[in-house]
Amino acid sequence: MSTDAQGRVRSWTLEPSKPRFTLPPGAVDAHCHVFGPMAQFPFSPKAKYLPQDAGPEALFGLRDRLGFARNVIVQASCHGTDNRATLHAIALSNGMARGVAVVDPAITDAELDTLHAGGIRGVRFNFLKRLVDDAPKDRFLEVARRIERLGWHVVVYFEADILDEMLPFLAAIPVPIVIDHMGRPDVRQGPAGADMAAFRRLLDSRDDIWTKVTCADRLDPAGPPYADFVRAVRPLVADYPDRVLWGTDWPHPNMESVLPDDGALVDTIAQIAPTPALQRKLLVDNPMRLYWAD
Ligand code: 0GY
Repeated sequence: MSTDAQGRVRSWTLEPSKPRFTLPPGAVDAHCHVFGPMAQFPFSPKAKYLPQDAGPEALFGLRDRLGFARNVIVQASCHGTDNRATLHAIALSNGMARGVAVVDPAITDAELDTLHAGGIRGVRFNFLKRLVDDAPKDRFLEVARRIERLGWHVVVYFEADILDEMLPFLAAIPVPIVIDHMGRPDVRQGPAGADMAAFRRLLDSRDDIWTKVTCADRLDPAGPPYADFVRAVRPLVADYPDRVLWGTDWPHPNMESVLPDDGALVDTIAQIAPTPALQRKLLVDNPMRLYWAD
């Protein structure tokens, strides 16, 4: 683990490999984050991890190295509901980044409008107990109702063990839903395992639930080439080609003991989306529809 003098950890490799897979023109990294810089944008007092700075310059350097054109920057839990670091990165992107915010449910309509002007197109509801202290479903639903007028969606992060208890909440959300990392199934169960089967039932319950087919590094402890992840996820991409997104998850919060290789992660794309048509939907058409509809 790489820790600096302030005890801040680094969870990303400084030398990702160059992917063998060539991304299509206009590809969007639809799930990534920025951390700080801390001196400008301090972390939340409630943050559950303390990372080293991973700011816009490093993110855009990675984007160019891997061959992406655009980023969707998802507000990370370490910044709480202070979205300034995310907005700062979007502002520096020359229109090539948009974002997903985390908001206090008491946020005003005027503040939501300001986020929209800053490039935000969705809000994230995080249900991981190791990342957040509380996840008030009733108040999240109020937020979901209030963002409808902006044409936004919600991004929901939960793990497979609470999928059943999430169902009434998800059914009540009046805007499109994007589920992070497929609700974190156990990919070792295979494509027809209990976790994937339950997740497919959720996707079948509404036609406006999307998912990020992301985080091979979190879901497949065997590491590259992430064979269990590929085997479990490839049929999902084939069956829901218009509702899938892909992202690096850089700078990989809380992955400091692994340091995922972003080049190897990009190389999984050709395995889970084996045709140019599927790759174009996953990497270009779908994220453009959700984040750059205007
Ligand atoms: C992810 C996953 C994680 C962290 C966060 O906001 C966050 O801190 O999302 C995690 O630790 O599983 O998607 O970045």
